[in-house]
Amino acid sequence: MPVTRGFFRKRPESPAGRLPPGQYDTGSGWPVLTAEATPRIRPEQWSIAVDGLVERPTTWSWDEAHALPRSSYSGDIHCVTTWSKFDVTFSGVSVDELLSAAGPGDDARFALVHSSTGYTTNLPLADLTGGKAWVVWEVDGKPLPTQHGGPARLLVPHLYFWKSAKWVSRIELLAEDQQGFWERNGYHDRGDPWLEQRYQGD
Ligand SMILES: Nc1nc2c(c(=O)[nH]1)N[C@H]1C(S)=C(S)[C@@H](COP(=O)(O)O)O[C@H]1N2
Ligand SMILES: [Mo]
Repeated sequence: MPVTRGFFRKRPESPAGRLPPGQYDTGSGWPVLTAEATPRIRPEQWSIAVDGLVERPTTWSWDEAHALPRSSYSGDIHCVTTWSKFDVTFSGVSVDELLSAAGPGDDARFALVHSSTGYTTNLPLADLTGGKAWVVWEVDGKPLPTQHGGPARLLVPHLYFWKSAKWVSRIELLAEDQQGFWERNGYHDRGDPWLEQRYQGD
């Protein structure tokens, strides 16, 4: 009986298995989604603050942030407008590093993340801890382009990409959830792409 060669060979992993429901692979493209005018921020003007319900409100300059232990993410990102992008590498600092310096208070449960432009987005604090969130200034080994949030943006790749605030300037810890820009306009407070939490009520 003839044996079909390759019959038992493992099929390459279907990219569909990496795509959350309702998403498509944007391939080599990287759409730009910006609600406000793109700001030009020189690195020496940029800083990141962690404040609100913390023991030690702390601000890091560009140089101070770069002196912290470097941390990277390689993987996929998912935008609520249905594009996903596979295998992007971002580098910067883990949000855990910033939080451990600032010392979240016992009553800190949520974060409102601010951009210097006024854009805001809210997250449960638990989505910013445990190696799941970064402040990044490099993508695929190059400085983060201005239109993608350079000199530095938040990166929370396990949630829809609107949570990844471009031109991030401040992480404010809160006891109660306080909605950000898109959340006030109907987007979900958490935004897990695997649960398809696109809109309020999903
Ligand atoms: N400051 C700021 N950050 C932002 C946005 C924005 O409009 N302003 N858009 C969000 C949305 S909806 C998405 S999908 C991603 C888009 O990032 P990109 O333009 O680098 O693809 O940034 C998020 N962060
Ligand atoms: Mo988005």
